[in-house]
Amino acid sequence: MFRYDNHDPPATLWFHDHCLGITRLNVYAGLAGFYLLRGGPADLGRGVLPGPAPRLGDPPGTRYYEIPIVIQDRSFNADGSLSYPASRAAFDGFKGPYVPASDISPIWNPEFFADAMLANGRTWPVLPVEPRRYRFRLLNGCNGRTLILKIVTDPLARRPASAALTPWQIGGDGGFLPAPVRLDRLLIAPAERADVIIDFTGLPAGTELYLINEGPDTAFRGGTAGTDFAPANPRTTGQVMKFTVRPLAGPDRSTPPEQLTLPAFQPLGAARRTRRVSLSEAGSARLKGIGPRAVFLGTLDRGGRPVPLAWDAPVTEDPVAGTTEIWEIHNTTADAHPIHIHEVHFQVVDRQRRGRRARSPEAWERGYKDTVLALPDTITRVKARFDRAGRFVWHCHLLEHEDHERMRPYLIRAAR
Ligand SMILES: [Cu+2]
Repeated sequence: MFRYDNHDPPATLWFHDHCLGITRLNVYAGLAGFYLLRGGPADLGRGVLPGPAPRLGDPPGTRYYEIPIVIQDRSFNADGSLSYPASRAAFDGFKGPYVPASDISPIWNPEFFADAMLANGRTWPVLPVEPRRYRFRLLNGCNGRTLILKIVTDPLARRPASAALTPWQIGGDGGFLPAPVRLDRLLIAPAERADVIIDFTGLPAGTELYLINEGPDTAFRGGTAGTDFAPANPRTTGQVMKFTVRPLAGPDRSTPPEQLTLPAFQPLGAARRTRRVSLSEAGSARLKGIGPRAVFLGTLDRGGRPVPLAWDAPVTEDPVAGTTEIWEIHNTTADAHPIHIHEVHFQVVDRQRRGRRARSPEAWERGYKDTVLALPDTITRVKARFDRAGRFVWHCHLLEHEDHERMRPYLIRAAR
């Protein structure tokens, strides 16, 4: 039995299978769900958010104005069953020899990008909406795909498309932001959440809008769609879902997002120490032209080079309960990785690309988070207060990565 105190501030949380080495398969198969925390002193005091959200026992036909939406990519076999690569060959064409005749695993793919988009388990669904405000709890539940979401009128519009509606983001992984932020696109890496308000007010019944995705069909490396990378295929993975406007059923009593006062943000105090941790990957020791053999977390040596550490290497991160630390995540790989630290909510301090000045976190990253996108060739700094003694893990939330073997235990030591 697991017991959760639910003492955290209200937030869009989620839960999923975490079985060592096969998380990617179990989550892909569907073992994931939302865990929405509400109420308490840190909930919205002033203003009214769009609601209600679905609850157990609602009569059929209940109208919802707060809707959790998990977005995932999936591939299907002809009979409708889920398709996931059974061989490493899907990634880089390497057909063996596999272990033990080489150091390449026969079934592990360093990344997987499926070819259809699902919202709440359905491919390219349609949501009827009224001309009023909605609150959506968006979760990127993809194994490895970073999403860049926009609302547009033409799903096949040339990318990057111009936004027809601009969401207001009011919350992230760990609860409300300090203030609502208006955005023309939502960048959401795997495991990240965005609590957003979308205002359909004034749109005539019959209006059709599309939630599209301009993230890449490959690993995300940062940058801008259309400039730095090719956006997802507009006919398939470049579309997520459709909204069709139907007549208003009743008055919208929610507060316009620009007038919302979100709960006062309580920043963390000074950090007691700074740790340097690393992201790295290893190629085959013998074979040339093969992608990664495995991917790692680790520490850094005195020269600043990554020291890759496997899952079963001794713990290297051991904060004392009640203390605040900054972790500098040095990403020495070519791709961006969503780094998730269990047990804590952290603040993003800044990002510093090699040879450049540190940049503030993005406007939508200024609340508490549990997952942060570590961009390539960049130090990403996060600050957390480790408040509960115990053994936990931190890992890359690209599921193929955490499975092999970008995950490490860490220890929060009891205070003396
Ligand atoms: Cu990763």
